Formats: sequence, structure tokens, C-alpha cells
Amino acid sequence: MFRSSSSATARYVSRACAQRRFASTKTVREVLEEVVPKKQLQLKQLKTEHGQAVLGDVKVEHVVGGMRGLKAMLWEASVLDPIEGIRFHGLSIADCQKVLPAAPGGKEIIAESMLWLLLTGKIPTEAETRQLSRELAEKGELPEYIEKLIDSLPSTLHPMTQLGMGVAALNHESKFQQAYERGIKKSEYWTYALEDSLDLLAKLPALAARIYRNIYNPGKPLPKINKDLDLVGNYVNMLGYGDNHDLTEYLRLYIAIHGDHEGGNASAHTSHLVGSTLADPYLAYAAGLYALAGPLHGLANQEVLRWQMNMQKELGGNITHESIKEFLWKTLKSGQVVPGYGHGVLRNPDPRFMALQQFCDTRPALLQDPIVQLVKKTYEVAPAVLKEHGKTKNPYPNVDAASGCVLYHYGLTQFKASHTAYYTVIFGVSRALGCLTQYVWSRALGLPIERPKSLSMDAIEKLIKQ
Ligand code: CMX
Repeated sequence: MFRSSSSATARYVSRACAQRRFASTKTVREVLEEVVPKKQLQLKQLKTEHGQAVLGDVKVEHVVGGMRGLKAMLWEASVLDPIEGIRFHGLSIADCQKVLPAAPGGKEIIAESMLWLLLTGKIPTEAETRQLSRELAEKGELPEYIEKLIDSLPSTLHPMTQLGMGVAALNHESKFQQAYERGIKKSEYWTYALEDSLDLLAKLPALAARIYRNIYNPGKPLPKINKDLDLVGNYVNMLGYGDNHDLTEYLRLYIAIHGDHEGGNASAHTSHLVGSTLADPYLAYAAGLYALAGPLHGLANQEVLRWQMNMQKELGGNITHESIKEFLWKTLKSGQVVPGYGHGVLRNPDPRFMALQQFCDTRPALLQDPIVQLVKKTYEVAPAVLKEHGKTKNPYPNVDAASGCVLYHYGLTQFKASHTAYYTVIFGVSRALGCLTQYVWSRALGLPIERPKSLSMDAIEKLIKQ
């Protein structure tokens, strides 16, 4: 039963009812209709009762040090603890693995159940998850103009550049933008933001798979979306690996647990900033994707693979703790970072890395793969070397230390040159879960345009003297 009487809401009721409904399930919109007023009230109380409370000091080191640790933005879906790692509405990855529904015939968390949790803070039932899968599958085909746009791009253009272009161009369809131009009320923004976000998430697999097909398998027919499959099941199918159940499960897990990592990371923060201008969800997420494309952020999974393969080549048959240690020192002494290690917030091994390692530990084929073994051996050595090196605040692996290498094992071996490596695109499909969730919440909470104060060095010195 729907609760709001607004005309926008009524439109969503009819649209939701038009979709196939499972008995006694709610749609994600209906659950949000219940949650949004409570959160709006919570924010109102925070502002009126605690608006002047102090959460920390702003030091010069924050201003010149990339704002590291500065508590300065609101992000609802997840909070990152330096020691425990990520929690989604309070749930750790292990908690999520216990309670979030998997795909039929699968065991791993899927994107839809994680999206439901991120958006609503609630655990979806099996039927609710299936219903969301069905809705996304029904919206998943690309418009023809997007297919033509992507097909017209040179295969040497980095897949991340292509993904951002496709996502930005999908804003031709933006219901948020159309509604804004019609002059809808601010209180209705979030419903259109949700509509766009679900549309974009639904189309990401077809877009990302088309980019893969064009670069690596030109001319190969792309399968149609299977309405009975979950989002990642369809994605893997369109990538051409649909018969590989283990890869499908791996990507389900990877995409779900990588979906959000609080708000301060570069891609999330970028999409949040752009969204705060009321640019539509497509533009906001395209901007986030270009932040993700940097080597210190999402490109690290491709850098790790390249680095581990160089290590493998150089060490040949002599893969020992001692030889890996020497290779690590060689990397560090040449002034490069060790890719896949370190983090802006984490001060412990990344639980996402540990979850992917656990996945590997249950698959004998993965355990026997030389590159996967090398990742594991490197982990046994690298923290001590990085501690001795003494620069990084976190000598432990982040999620990227494992992810690309596992995909390599499963056949995503196309690594001709860095400008054609695909791995970050999969991260881009995943991170849409969190960034678009926050887009919806930012509009529901009426957050203002972001505008921090910047200072020149002279202005900082003047302030210090005062
Ligand atoms: N290897 C060598 N040196 C490292 C290092 C690593 N893995 N991680 C950090 N350092 C160095 C930094 O370059 C910095 O050196 P300078 O003082 O000379 O500039 C110093 O240690 C302090 O850095 P920090 O405060 O510990 O780390 P930051 O918050 O500045 O940076 C990160 C975090 C992730 C960019 C950094 O650890 C890094 O470059 N790691 C390798 C790339 C990587 O794996 N990125 C993926 C991160 C996860 C993600 O975003 O998805």
C-alpha cells in the first residue's frame, strides 16, 4: 500500500504496479517512501539541536594534505572504520554475507540485495530481491543512439573513457532533468533521482559489456538481456562468460562488496559534488567514473596485475619470500608505489581483500593459479617491507591487490596495453551502487550545493598570525 498522496508518488505507484509483483512484497520505492520522512526528520533535528556541535578541528595539514581525515561530508549508506573496514548501514561484509539474498543457485551476495540495503538500510527478502532483479533486467537494454556512440569509438580509447562517455550520454533519458525543467518541487527530486538511478544501474551491464565486446571481440553478437537473471548474471553473460558459474559468483561478490566505501574517496566525492549542483544522476556518476579512472584509485587493479606479472616474469622459477622482498624493494627504490597496498583511511588489511581471498581459498583451481598464488605470497611479505620502508600509514593490502589477478585467472586476460585494460570498468559498474544511492539521499535530504572555502598560502599565513 502506498502512503504519499503526491502526484509524483501516484505515478510511481502505477508504474510499480504495472511491473510484475511477487506476492506480499514491497518495491524499493515503497520502502524508501517509509524511510525518507524519518531520515528527513533526523537531519532536521541534527541541524536545529546540534548545528553548532564541533566534530573536529581544521588544521593546516588538512588543507594542504588532501583533506585526509577531515569530517566534512554527509554520506548515508556506509561508514569506513580504519580498523574494522567498511560497514553498510552498520553491517560488516561478513554480516552481509549471512543475511543478504544471493542469486538462485548461487551463494554470494548480489548487487540487487546490496543496493536495497544501501538505499533503504533494510534487508530485502528473497522475493523483493528477485523483483528488483526483474525490474532492472526489464530496463536493461541500451537505446540505439548509445550503441551507435560506443560503436563509433576507437578500440584504443581506454574503456573507462568510453564508459564515462556512455553514462553521460544516457542523460538524454534523464527523468530528473526533465522534471526539473518542468519545475517540480524540491521535495519530489528524490523520486526522479531514484528513477534515473535505477535506469542507469540497469543499463550499465549492457554498456560495459558492449565496450568489452568492441575492444576484444569485435563483431561478436551480444546476447540479449535475460529477464530471469540478476544484474551481474546478465553482465557476465554479455561479457561472454555466462557458462562460468565461478566467475559469475566472483563478480557478484566483488560488485556487491565494492559497491560503496563511504563518501570521501575520490569517485564518490566527485559524484557527490557534481550531483550537488543538481546535475542529473548520469552526469554526476560520469564525473565520478573519471575520478575512478586514476591510477591511485580505481585503475590500481590494472596496475597490480601489471606489477605482479612483471614480478612473475622477473623472478621466473625463483618465487620465494626473499625474491619477492627484493622485488618490492626494487619497486620502492625506483620511487614507485606498491600498487594494491596502502589506503587513505584503512589501517588494517582491507576486509574486501580478505573476502576475495576467502573466495579463492574455497576454489582449488584458483589456489593452483600461479598469479593468484603470487598475490598471496606477496601479501605474506609486503606489509613488513612497507613497514620497514616507513612511508605509508597503512602497509596492508586494499581490495585491488587481488581483484584483477582473479579476473585474469577466469579468462579476462586481455591486457595488451594499459590503455585497453578493462578491469576498472567492472569497478565502475560496482561503485554506481553507492554513488547513486547517495545521489538519491542527497536529493531526499535537500543537501545544498557543495562549496568549501579555499585559501591561498598567503591567506593561511595571515590567519595563523591572527
Ligand atoms: N607504496 C609505496 N608508498 C606508499 C604506498 C604504497 N603502496 N602507499 C602510500 N605510500 C606513500 C605515499 O606515496 C606517501 O608518500 P609521500 O609522502 O612521498 O607522498 C606516503 O606513503 C604517505 O601516504 P599515506 O598517507 O599512507 O597514503 P595516502 O592516503 O596519501 O594515499 C593511496 C593512499 C591508496 C593513494 C596510497 O596508499 C597508494 O598510492 N597506494 C597504491 C595505489 C593503490 O593501491 N590504490 C588503490 C586504493 C584503493 C582504491 O582507491 O580503490
